Amino acid sequence: MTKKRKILVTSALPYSNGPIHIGHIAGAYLPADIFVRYHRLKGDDVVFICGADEHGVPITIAARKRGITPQQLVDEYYVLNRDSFAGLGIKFDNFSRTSLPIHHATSQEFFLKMHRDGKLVSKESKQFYDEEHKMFLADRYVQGTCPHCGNTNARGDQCEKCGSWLDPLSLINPRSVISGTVPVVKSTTHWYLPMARFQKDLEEWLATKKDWKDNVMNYCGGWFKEGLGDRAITRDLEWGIPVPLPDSEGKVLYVWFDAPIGYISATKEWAEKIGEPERWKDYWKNPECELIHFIGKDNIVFHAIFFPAVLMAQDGYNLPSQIPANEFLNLEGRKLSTSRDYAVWVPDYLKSFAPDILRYTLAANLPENKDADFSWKTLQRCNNDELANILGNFINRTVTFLGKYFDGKVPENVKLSAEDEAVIDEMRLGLQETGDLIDHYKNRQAVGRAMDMARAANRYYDAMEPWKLRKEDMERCGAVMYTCARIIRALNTVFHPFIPFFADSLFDMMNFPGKLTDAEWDDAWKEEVAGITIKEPRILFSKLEDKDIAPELERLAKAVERMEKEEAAEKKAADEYAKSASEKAASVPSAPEGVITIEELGKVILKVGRILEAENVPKADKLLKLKVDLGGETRQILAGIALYYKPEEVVGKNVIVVCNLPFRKLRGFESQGMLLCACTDDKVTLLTTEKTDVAPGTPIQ
Ligand code: B3M
Ligand code: ZN
Repeated sequence: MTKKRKILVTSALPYSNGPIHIGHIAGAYLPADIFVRYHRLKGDDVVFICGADEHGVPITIAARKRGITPQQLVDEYYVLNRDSFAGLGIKFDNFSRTSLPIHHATSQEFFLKMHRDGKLVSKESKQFYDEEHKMFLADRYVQGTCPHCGNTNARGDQCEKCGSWLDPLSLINPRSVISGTVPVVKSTTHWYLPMARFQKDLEEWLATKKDWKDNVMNYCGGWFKEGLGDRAITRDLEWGIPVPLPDSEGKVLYVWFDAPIGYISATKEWAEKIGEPERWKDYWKNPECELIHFIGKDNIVFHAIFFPAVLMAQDGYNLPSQIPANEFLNLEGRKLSTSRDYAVWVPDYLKSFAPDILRYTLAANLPENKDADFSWKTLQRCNNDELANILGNFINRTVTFLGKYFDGKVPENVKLSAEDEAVIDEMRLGLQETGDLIDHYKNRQAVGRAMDMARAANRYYDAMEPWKLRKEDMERCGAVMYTCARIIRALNTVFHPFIPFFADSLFDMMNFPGKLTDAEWDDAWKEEVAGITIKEPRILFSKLEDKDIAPELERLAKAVERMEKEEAAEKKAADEYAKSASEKAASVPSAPEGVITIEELGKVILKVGRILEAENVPKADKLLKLKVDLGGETRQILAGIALYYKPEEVVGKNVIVVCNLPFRKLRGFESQGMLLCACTDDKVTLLTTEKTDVAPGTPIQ
């Protein structure tokens, strides 16, 4: 017997600021649930953890918009999202919440340990501040025009249009999301995790992950190449986990610091619920246990780099053994947009359709290696052509035939032919191969392999022609029908991870003995079925008509119309921005000398100099000969200022020196630079620095 595995499976904690949609399901939840169900049937020890991510700016903004408290908002979505998962058969051992005391305490412990061990640094930085509401505008609380693409609705942390990560201070025309006013810039102090200190360990650890997906490895490679910087792990916000240090009022932990720790607190809560409060350690601190994070690709850096660094800074925690990150799911050929309601929302879906159809369709079309598309036509085809016509058909013809000619009882003491043995062997092989594919996160292939087993079953049925055998050879007919029942038992197990509601219903209808989970995955094809009496046959899959999916298509078409209008308006605004920017640039050089680029300006090297000595030049009444200190060097400069300044007037003055002009001879003396002056026909004034304590050599930019 192979050794049983111990696995802790996590799915990304969904934000409690909106309902779950099919993109979430395809990314982090369905693949995890399939994996967990399979491993449970393998007899492995699996704990499946998730929970609601209840902190962060999007939540406070959503609550404010609705005029409710963040707590009220997360309470509402906690229930809705928990029920969405349950409705789709995504069965966590615990669906926790990050607003629970157990999570606050765990996150604060993590922070304090890192603080105590000197793993954190505190730094002052400039941030936007809303004077009307007396608060700092963290992340998305400030919006403005993206300096890269002109999108007028770029958020403080990122421009959704061009995908750039932004420094909020770089936004053009910034405005506070709360008051709409123009924010001021203020200094604030935060705690940072200096990621550079972890880079070497992280790189070495990741180098050992030979079987990780390319997307994860490529992302990480990119981050390492750029070099890891300091990540702020605190924010100035009211909602969140208070920073557990003195003088930290108004400061909370950054949501991406506390959320992954949520996996740990959710496991602790699970252990408490089962009455074994210490059990969580067996999954987090036992090196035998595998930690597997199912996520979408937008969360890779947090799970593969940031959270592992946090774990490394604690004592004895396991690091992830796998991060099977999925790409994105599109909808009818377009990107999903939650803000524009272009999505299929799980609560809506469940009102009209069976969960298994979505599970099957998504499994067959998962964005495992590249973005994939979901369409209602595909769902209809998957249901009608595959679930109903292949899998449902085989079961239906078998149970109807048994009902009609065998009183619904599976024949006993039959003698199997070579064909019967062969098709049963195909079930053995199918189970094994489907299982291996699931184990390697290849669910698209896995579900296809399982459906191939149902195809083989139909081929067998057609080839055996039991409807003829019934008249010619009842004994042989009995052996065939017994074989068909064996096939159904194998199909029951192999489809369980993908379509569990079907599997439960089938198991019940077939009246198989014991529980579905009694047979281990690899042995399901051996299960004895002789003599069982099938219950009343029922329809397991009914066809979907065009009219069933028509309202969904209509709704999406309307959303597309709306989006196209909004996109056109946004494009217009961005074009206008680009036009006015280029007009501005063009209007400067109404003087024909023309505009210079910033690069051209940068070629002029200007520095602050201090005049050390000055004297008149014989026979040149306009010139003063100066010695100028430029920090590292002293230069001799001849300046045409003698008519306006006496030598003793300029000594000790700061001046602005052009340093990279060619040296030239004036009246026999070398002039090694030039001073900037404001000049008219009858007046010359030296440019100097506004404050006098500027060191000689200070560059001017
Ligand atoms: N809530 C982000 C997201 O839903 C975040 C995941 C947290 S996992 C620790 O994309
Ligand atoms: Zn942009």
